[in-house]
Amino acid sequence: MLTQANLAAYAENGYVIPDFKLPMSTIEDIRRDHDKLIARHPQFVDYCPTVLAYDTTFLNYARIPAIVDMVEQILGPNFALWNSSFFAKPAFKGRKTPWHQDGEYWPIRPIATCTVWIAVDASTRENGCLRIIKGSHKARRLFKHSRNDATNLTLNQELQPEEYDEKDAVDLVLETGQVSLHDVFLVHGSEANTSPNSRRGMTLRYMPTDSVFDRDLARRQTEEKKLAAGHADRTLYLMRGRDLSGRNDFRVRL
Ligand SMILES: O=C(O)CCC(=O)C(=O)O
Repeated sequence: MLTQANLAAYAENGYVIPDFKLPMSTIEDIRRDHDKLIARHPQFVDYCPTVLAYDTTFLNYARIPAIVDMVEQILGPNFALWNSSFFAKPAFKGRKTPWHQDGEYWPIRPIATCTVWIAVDASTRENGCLRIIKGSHKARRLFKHSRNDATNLTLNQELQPEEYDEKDAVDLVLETGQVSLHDVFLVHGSEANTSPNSRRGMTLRYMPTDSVFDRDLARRQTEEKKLAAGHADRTLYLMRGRDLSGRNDFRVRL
């Protein structure tokens, strides 16, 4: 469980690294499932934006009680899982993730999501750990992004340079099995992996159910932002409680 200090840090900084580690046996299971995913879909060797669309086995990790308990402490008792991605960053060729806010990409209104980022390998400065700008979530608004379709990036919406100062960046260095949690408005990104060590990171995206997953907005975002992975067909998985909005569509999609 998160301590009061953890919760205060999340509110103040927009992220927290709890005193928690997944057992090595779970990490080995995740690695094995990821290897299988890559064997079947080699195009995702570096980055898979929508893991559950290809293999619902990964839902097991989203349901780990200790993780769900921490998310409940942040989002409250009613929330759903709406996506999971794998930022795998293989040795020497893992792509950079541009500075961005997650909310820029996602069709959730009001904008809300807590991401759990699992270090499937040790994540260091050298292999391209997640980097964040502390407290950048506090304005609760999206800053200006522009489109960058460079093929050496995982994502194509990049924060405009005047919106942040890289000098303020904090490296989230994690041991294998550690997790970080971050807010949907937090400015973050990561460098390419040019090191000999792979840096696999798995994300779990949870939204409170007083927000709505707006599939029409998702379609418009996909078109307007030319997103490689549109979210109109994400399946929502209720994790705890009920749908407070009454407007979320939980039908299973392909
Ligand atoms: O793992 C990374 O390098 C980037 C992750 C990210 O952008 C995210 O979790 O939203």
